Amino acid sequence: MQEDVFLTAEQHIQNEQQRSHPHASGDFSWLLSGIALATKVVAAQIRRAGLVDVVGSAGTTNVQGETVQKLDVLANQALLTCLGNRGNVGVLASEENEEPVVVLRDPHYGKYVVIFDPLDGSSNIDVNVSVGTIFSIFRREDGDTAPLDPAADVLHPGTQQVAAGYVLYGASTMLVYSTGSGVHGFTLDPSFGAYVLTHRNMTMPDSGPYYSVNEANLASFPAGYTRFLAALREGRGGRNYSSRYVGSLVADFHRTLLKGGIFLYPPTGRYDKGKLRLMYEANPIAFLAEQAGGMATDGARRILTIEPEGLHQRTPLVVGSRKEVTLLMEMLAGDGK
Ligand code: P6P
Repeated sequence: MQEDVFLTAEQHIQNEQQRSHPHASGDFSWLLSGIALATKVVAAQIRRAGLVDVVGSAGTTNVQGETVQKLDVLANQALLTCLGNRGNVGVLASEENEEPVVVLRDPHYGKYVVIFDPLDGSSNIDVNVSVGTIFSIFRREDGDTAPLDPAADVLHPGTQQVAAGYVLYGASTMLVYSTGSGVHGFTLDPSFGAYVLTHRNMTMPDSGPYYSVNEANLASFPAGYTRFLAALREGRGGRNYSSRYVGSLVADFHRTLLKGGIFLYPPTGRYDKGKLRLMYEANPIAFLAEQAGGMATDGARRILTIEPEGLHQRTPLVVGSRKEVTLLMEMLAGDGK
């Protein structure tokens, strides 16, 4: 087979590292293979949802006060295990765990920090709607001999991510990631269990035909958002738009990445700071969006520049094509919001 027809995610990241860091130790490829393994385990369970007892609530609530689904527990455990035994992870932080987990104290060995949402949108599984795993990777300062402070070790602005990505458990299972040299997509071939390169250098169109927002919250959006959405509906965005909203961030973002347009989760009456979490939803999505030529803001500033104050803090999220995001920002600026 021609080499570029059959390139696995692990081989691709190895090639990337060799190209950009000739003396790379292969550490990062090994780390990514931990994410690939864990998400293959999750995909296998999701594909059997309904046939085996993995659907429904686990009977507990998480740090967010949300009902934990059985697959949330399985996905979280798979990632903690597959990343915890890589030998190069210092700290793991999960949406499902209140505090970060210290894996290796010595920053020389435990040089990576991985923050993840193990199964975003999991409440959709019962109705067979796509869900996703989202991950964000930082690197601890080499030779940093300061005592490990898990909270401090994970609270960095998104600009300091060394990599980010997601796995979409949809019609097919796709791994999409970036290490800062473009965005690349891999489709899981279940016949032999490998993520194979199918989307090289994914770029987001400068404009797109879809806006994606939960319009049930329209009445409580800040005025600039409602004016923006009215402008799109009335054709004042320079094109006709359709509304698409899955209610699963990874699915809604993946469509926006491929087709263009805009995804919005503005401040609402219930979530006055936005619903989505900065560290393991907005930051990795924003990293990918910018790498693909798109934009991501909280309505006022770049998501990636937000200085985090807490692992589970929430933020408004606007992400998508340059044209639509810029138009919204102009309307919000006009409101001083
Ligand atoms: P709403 C799923 O629960 C999630 O965290 C994201 O995946 C999704 O974008 C959002 O919440 C949907 O929230 O309030 O529209 O149901």
